[in-house]
Amino acid sequence: MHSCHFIYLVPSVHCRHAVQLLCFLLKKDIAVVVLHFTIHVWFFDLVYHINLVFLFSPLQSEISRLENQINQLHGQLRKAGVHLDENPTSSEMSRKELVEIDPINTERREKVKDAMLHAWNSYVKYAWGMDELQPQSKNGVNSFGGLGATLVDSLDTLYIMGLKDEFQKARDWVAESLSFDKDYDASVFETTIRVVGGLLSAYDMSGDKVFLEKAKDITDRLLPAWDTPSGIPYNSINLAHGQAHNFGWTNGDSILADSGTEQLELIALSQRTGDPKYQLKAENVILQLQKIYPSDGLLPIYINPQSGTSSYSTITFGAMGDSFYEYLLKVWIQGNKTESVKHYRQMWETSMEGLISLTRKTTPSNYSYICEKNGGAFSDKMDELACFAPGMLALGASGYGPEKAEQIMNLAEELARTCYNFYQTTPTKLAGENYYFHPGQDMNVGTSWNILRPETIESLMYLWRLTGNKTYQDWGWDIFQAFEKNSRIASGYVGLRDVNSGEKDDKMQSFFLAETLKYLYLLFSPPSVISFDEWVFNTEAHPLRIAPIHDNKGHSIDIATPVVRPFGRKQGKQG
Ligand code: DMJ
Repeated sequence: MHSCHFIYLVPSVHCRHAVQLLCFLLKKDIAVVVLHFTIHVWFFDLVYHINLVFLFSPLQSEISRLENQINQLHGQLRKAGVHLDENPTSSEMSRKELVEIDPINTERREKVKDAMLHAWNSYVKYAWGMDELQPQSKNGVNSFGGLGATLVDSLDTLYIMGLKDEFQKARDWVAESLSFDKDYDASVFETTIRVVGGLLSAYDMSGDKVFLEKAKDITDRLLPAWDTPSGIPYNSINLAHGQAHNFGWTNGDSILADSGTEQLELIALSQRTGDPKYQLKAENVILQLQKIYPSDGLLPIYINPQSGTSSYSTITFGAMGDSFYEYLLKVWIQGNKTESVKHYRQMWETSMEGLISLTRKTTPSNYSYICEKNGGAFSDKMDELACFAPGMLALGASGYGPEKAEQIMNLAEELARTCYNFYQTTPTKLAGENYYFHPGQDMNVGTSWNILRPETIESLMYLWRLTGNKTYQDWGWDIFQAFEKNSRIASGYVGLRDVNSGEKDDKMQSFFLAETLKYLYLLFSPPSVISFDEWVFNTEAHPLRIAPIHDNKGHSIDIATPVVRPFGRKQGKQG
């Protein structure tokens, strides 16, 4: 066989093959011939590549336009109640690839990953192992009793972003240094959603048993909180001694969201350990609330744990109400929408009628918002916290018939527009904590801080995935840029004391890494990354794997290792 020594001067694989063939046919090792041929090939290759440049740009925008149209059609079908099979079939795969080659998404995703690395590295440097970083003071603070809240909250975000070294270092800290034996009165709600949720999600992604053992340890410490006459839990418990009580400022009552936002985590723990005791406690809460459920599905925020009845108090989709409604829908999804979880869906649908009854329009611009209720009186106020609702509505829409699904989806989109405008109407382009709606004035900031909350981004992620409308990605990008401009400092990310003046606070909330940055990353990733068919997000954005139907009854399920292929640096850049 004659060899062509200059073969690697030839610029493309195809041309190299041609030269090799020529050498073979001539049966000569003639470098001059090769070089001569190469010059021609280079010339044609050059012309070919120039043509590609001219051809590719219009083609790419055409691909983008068609992709948008497909996504929109997909959204319309969903609205009409037609559900496409979303398992990764070959057509799904090609759609996924189309999204991945979108250079704008790739660039945005990389910027979000860079933000995560900046937040994480700052935490590592100044607050390693503590609950939260105070970026201005450059130290840590144990706002949750010293449970490594930011570290545990970040595990799955690091994993999804393919930050393997960072994940491994955090994993080792969990294995070697995370102790729950703390003489500390912990919030049952915060500990469940951040710590139990974070650990279970890390377990589902990595398959590493250390996370499951730790999740079991902390949940066993929380469990006595449910030992009340009604089964409605106390909202605080001492992690070392197991004494449970309610916060002083609630007059002895339990809080609706704090009591009805542990179901996903405790059911998931029962599924993974095979021990039904967690699930039974959490599910009993819903059965008790079902007994007192009003016809409009709207429960006041205070419930008496002795009697199991609600106390006269505010009805809201914002603070202290919010995630109770979210979990009704998500437990139904986690339970594979089967008969045994049907009552969750029914309660949720009833509550959505209640939500619709609280919906109002602003003047002059016709923005939809969800007001609050106290007894017979309505208050024209909405928390930014309630901006999770558009995402929840969009997620639940497909369970309705076509007409209702369209109504719910339209409402979701209208509310998302309002939430986006919470951001757009301030000088910093970051939303305040809540808004008031006065006739003729659309919306005015009430409490004017911004603590890096995720709810609007969360809803934009759901809406983009479920409608295919890229506008939601652009809105998310606007908000991300506002965080970069106002909240990023050399030692992490801070909230704002005032979204009007831009004055900074001194706290990097753990949910910024758990939720805000994760939802942003997913907003610019293909929908197959943590697909809604396989995962359900807890209220702290920790994805929990949906167990197959036959494993739904508290049997131990085997989570194979690893079930998520991280969307790592290399893959990200190829996109
Ligand atoms: C998070 O801890 C959770 O999203 C919770 O449901 C509401 N509050 C924060 C984020 O704002």
